[in-house]
Amino acid sequence: MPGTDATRTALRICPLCEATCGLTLTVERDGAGERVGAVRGDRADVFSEGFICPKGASFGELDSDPDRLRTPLVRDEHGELRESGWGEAFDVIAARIRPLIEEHGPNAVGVVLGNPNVHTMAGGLYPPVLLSTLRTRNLFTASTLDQMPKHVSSGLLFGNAVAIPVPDLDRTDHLLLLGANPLDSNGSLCTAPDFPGRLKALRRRGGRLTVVDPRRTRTARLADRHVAIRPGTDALLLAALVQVLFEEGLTDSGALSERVEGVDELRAAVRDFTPEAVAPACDMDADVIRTIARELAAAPTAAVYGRIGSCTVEHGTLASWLVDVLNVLTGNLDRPGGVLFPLAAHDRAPRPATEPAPPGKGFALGRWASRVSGHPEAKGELPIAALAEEIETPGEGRIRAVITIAANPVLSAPDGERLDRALGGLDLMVSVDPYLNETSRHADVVLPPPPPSRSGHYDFSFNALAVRNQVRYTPPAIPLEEGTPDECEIHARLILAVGGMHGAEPSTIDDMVISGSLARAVADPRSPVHGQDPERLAGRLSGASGPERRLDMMLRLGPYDLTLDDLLAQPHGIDLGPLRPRLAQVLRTRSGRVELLPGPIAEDLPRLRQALGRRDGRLVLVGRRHLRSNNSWMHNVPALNGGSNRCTLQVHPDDAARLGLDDGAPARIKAAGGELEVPVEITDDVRKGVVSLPHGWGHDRPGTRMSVAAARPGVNVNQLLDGSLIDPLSGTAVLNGFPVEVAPAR
Ligand SMILES: Nc1nc2c(c(=O)[nH]1)N[C@H]1C(S)=C(S)[C@@H](COP(=O)(O)OP(=O)(O)OC[C@H]3O[C@@H](n4cnc5c(=O)[nH]c(N)nc54)[C@H](O)[C@@H]3O)O[C@H]1N2
Ligand SMILES: Nc1nc2c(c(=O)[nH]1)N[C@H]1C(S)=C(S)[C@@H](COP(=O)(O)OP(=O)(O)OC[C@H]3O[C@@H](n4cnc5c(=O)[nH]c(N)nc54)[C@H](O)[C@@H]3O)O[C@H]1N2
Ligand code: SF4
Ligand SMILES: [Mo]
Repeated sequence: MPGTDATRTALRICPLCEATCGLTLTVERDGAGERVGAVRGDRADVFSEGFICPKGASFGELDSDPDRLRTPLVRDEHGELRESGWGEAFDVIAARIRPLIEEHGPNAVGVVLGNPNVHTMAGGLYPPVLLSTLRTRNLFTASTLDQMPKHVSSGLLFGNAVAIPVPDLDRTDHLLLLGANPLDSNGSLCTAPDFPGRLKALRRRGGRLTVVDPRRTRTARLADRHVAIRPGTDALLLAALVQVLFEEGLTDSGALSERVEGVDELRAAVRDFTPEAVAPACDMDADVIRTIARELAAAPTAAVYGRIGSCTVEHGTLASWLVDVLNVLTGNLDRPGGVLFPLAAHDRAPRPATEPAPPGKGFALGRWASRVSGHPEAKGELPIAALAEEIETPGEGRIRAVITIAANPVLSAPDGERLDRALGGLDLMVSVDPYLNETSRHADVVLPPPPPSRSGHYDFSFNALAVRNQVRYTPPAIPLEEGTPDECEIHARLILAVGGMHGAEPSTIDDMVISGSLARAVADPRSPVHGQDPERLAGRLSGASGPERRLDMMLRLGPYDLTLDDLLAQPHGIDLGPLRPRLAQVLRTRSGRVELLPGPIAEDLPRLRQALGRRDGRLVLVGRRHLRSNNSWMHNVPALNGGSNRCTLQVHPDDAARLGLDDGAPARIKAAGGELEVPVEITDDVRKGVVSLPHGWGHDRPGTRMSVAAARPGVNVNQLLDGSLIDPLSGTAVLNGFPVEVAPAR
């Protein structure tokens, strides 16, 4: 880099939301070492082409936040957390967790995985190994506060819970978007840097955008049509759209028809859900519903896409299923311009995309159940809303130790106060987290990962959800400080400590995974390395670390014949082309076809039918996101906290008048789980009968170390929930569309 020797630039894929923008970091050097200064979008990035948002621009501040922990913390005999060395921290974990497991069995350890695991290489590579080492059934993740309904729906429809089709944003003629606000969230389960620009381009090329959202969001303002639906009723609306397609003879599965079964059964199952029948509950016009269905069917290509507002609701799995049912019935599943399955460079896709899919194993739900309330597992997980009771309720199988990795469930999950108490009563808690926050403050050992500038980045999750196939790897932008482990090494040492191999080399874990994967690959007749010698293959892998070697292996076994060296040689990424049809590669159903009306779905439909007649006038609450927030953990960055990013209760003017609420004055809000006091913001951006409060706030607990966040704490919306409201098929908490009472605070 030309210029002074004090400054250089480095590339880093942004880990702060699902858009995965390429960033150019300015790295400054002073007496104290190197740090990230100004940040701009990388114009040469093959995918993001220079796009950046305010969070990405604050990467430097976040990276060098003085509140970030730099050494492990270990609780001493007085109950105080004090700084420790890394060796000591892992000694404590190994010494305390092994006897617990030996005495009480593997289920005595609960594992909680939070959202940032999908934004780190460590989170993509090691938790599966941790879980297979522990063999606990007590796994809880942010998925049951988020997209689990989509996994269940994909599991049932395609036999493959991770096969999530994404809208072909750049080519579609018509986008029907429900419960998503990508102008503020930058998109989810649809990785698309500059989502706003891509929506504008859709409009410019003559495409249509319909947005269904109880709030007039920034995304809704961009739409041809905005429908302010009554929260929690999207499944009814979607069922009616399906009903209209059948009734008016508008279904046309096109090339798909050979690969789909259950169409007639589906037609019968949705017969009652006419537009007239659902309109009162949705608070929509039956005519508008018919028009939306006709437009969808008439569009040359179209994509139906639902997100948070269609997932974290009472009928989340049904709504998620109906989204793809519509894509199938209009012939838009697996076709350009519709919704497609991305093919990531690390994907194992040995089957040809063109052959019919052979019968698979299908997808099973409820293979076990939670101990206390009997919630069925979904995708190997139990509902995080049930974590507190699993810790608190005495008896055989009680959770006595918890490992949290990148998770803050005290703020993110229902009834944080109860969870707060429960975590406080554990025999052992370990948190892998850079902050001492509402959750990690209960840990006996906190293991802080280094700042993101010090870790390499590859998107294991989001490359499989991206609107264009592409691949990028950014190695660490700044070297680790002497004696500080990378997050991958922290995970590996944690696995060794809980697995009775404490003290072994962390690379043991990577070597184990590599030899296991290669042994499977050489035995697979469809694999490019079939019949070869696994040891020789392992010897050929390149990479400066265990995780890099694992990435190199995955790329070599992947569909594009790439290596880590190829990625290092192309630091702005490699474009792998537009999404292509590949349904046969992802199908794993027993029939080898898309199973349009799976049994568990059919059994849940009567519950939806009951909602048909319902039209209670109770006030309901929905959430919202702000461009300068991310869940619970970015309120500590001064540039991201403040201005319009505030924890206020948005109320429609008519409701405010009816309830006697004044703008800016405090209101009391009450629901099943508790009460909060919060300032009112009167705005007609929310529809009547709906109030909106963002999540991730409530930074007023003692014993945390997030000074900026604590100065403007806000309130924890999830305290309004008692954990009893969940979507039964997926175990996902109902975070949107639940009843509340609001009155002026006295
Ligand atoms: N009411 C309501 N509640 C919601 C939602 C909502 O819409 N409404 N949204 C839900 C959704 S979609 C989600 S995904 C969940 C999120 O729920 P969580 O995953 O529990 O919450 P986050 O705020 O993302 O917290 C992540 C934690 O990871 C830590 N962290 C950050 N970076 C790293 C890292 O690189 N490594 C490690 N090890 N740790 C890191 C942070 O310090 C923080 O403690 O919240 C859910 N809760
Ligand atoms: N700036 C920012 N970006 C983020 C995050 C963040 O916290 N801040 N979090 C990240 C995470 S973890 C996720 S999962 C994604 C989520 O990404 P999105 O799903 O786009 O998230 P939201 O912005 O919460 O949009 C959900 C919308 O659903 C609406 N809604 C609520 N209830 C209903 C309903 O019943 N029906 C319908 N149709 N709509 C409803 C809400 O008004 C809201 O506008 O965002 C990610 N990106
Ligand atoms: S849109 Fe997301 S990935 Fe892009 S800069 Fe902003 S936070 Fe980072
Ligand atoms: Mo999420």
